[in-house]
Amino acid sequence: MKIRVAIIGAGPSGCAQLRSFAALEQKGLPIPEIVCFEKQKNWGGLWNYTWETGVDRDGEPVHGSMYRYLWSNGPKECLEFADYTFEEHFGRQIPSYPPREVLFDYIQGRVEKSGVKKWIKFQCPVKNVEFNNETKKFILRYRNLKRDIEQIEVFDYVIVASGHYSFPNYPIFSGMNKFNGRILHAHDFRDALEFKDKDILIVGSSYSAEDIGSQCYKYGAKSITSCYRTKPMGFNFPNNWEEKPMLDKVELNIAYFKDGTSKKIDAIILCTGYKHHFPFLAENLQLKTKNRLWPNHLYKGIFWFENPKLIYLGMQDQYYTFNMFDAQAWLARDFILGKFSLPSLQEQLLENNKWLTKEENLKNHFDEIVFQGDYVKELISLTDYPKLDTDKVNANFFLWKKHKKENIMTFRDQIYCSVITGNYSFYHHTPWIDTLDDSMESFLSSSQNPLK
Ligand code: FAD
Ligand code: NA7
Repeated sequence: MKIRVAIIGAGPSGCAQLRSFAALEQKGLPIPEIVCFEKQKNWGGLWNYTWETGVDRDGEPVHGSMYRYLWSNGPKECLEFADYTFEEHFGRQIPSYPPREVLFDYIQGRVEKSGVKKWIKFQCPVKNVEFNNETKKFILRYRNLKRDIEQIEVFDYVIVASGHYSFPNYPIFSGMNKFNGRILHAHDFRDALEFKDKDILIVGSSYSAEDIGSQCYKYGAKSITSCYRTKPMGFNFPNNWEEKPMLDKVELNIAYFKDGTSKKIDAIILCTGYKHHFPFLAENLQLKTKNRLWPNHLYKGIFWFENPKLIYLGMQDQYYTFNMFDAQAWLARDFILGKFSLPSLQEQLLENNKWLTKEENLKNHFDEIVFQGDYVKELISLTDYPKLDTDKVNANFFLWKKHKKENIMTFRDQIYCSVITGNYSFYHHTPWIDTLDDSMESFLSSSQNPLK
């Protein structure tokens, strides 16, 4: 009987896995039977935008955490697929920081070209996965939302590609229940216009805090106050954006901070990150980790120590995204096909400890970028994934950091050089801060050649 592989999720990670098998199928090579379970109606994961929040019509928790007007928070040259360039997809150069819709189109283009849709069961949330020690197989239970029934299938391998930026993490502050305004987590943030002319408080100091604050500034918030637990973001923010130490409590519509200061606010947006959450896996199969560059318990960052037939993709905190998911997926594929074998558990643990120790000693963002670049480089060296020069990708990340430091409101106007094609992108026709219409049509119209 053919080996059966389940992939949970058809976001960028799950699509990378599908694409990795399609690459072999196109060469006429034998591949296992693949079934990808996707709980949403469409692929693309977080990039598949929805206005919905909370629980959807089927009683499923809404996966989406992206919002309207979201543009890539890093240059597209850092996430470009090595086997499918932006130039190939769009037929020309486009600017370096595409809006969500444009990136969704790019992700979709590759999987459409690969013909992998036939392997995906849409609207089929996985509800439970257990491993049977006698049969050595996984029993997977899922709900078929279209038919409103539960079904069971048996698999040799399970690949968890369900993402880890959907289940909100947040602290509780005294006075929240009596706050005279809206309190929401970044997961439920959708439209910055809701906060036009409002005094908003952002809790947190990482990517969501920086970007949601910037969105609100761009779309007319009256003032932005952001507060940090460990350290301020430290950007040169506009005059109506102030950084403060962590919130202490709220009383009606006044926020009190740890430094004793206070401020009137209209809304609180909790940009306090997400939890890795896998309620659909048996307890003994669940990865438990905080958001970090080296989540523990996974050999090569993907293979579950106790049972490497369980594979996790994309569980790392992410500088690298799409091409890292590819590198992981190609290795997972080769393991399943018997082309890549694992050393003894003891050797796995030793190697894992080296990565862990390195990760724990990283001093700054630049070290972190090099660390993740080295990880991707190693994975790529183990498979036939097309060449990707991670040193050059790292150099683009360094430039990105520099541009952000220079001006957090203009970094998205910069252009970068593709590591794959060697070509520079084009400037966008309008500075990011003035571009209120971020539709694909508007974004792709008349980009400027940097050489002119
Ligand atoms: P996801 O995109 O989360 O996809 C997981 C998929 O699994 C979803 O389709 C979901 O429906 C499905 N799923 C979940 N549970 C089940 C289940 N039980 N059964 C069946 N299906 C299930 N990255 C960048 O490179 N650039 C950016 O600008 C950027 N911006 C971001 C902004 C925000 C607000 C967030 C939250 C993340 C951002 N990211 C960005 C990072 C993002 O994590 C990756 O780009 C990418 O989406 C991760 O892909 P994934 O497939 O691992 O997870
Ligand atoms: P991150 O990057 O995990 O950051 C979470 C932030 O929330 C970070 O500043 C944390 O502070 C802060 N945090 C977490 N827990 C608390 C509590 N209990 N109290 C106060 N502050 C807290 O998540 P993001 O949502 O910003 O980014 C996730 C992805 O979305 C990312 O890949 C982007 O591409 C978009 P800390 O610094 O740890 O003290």
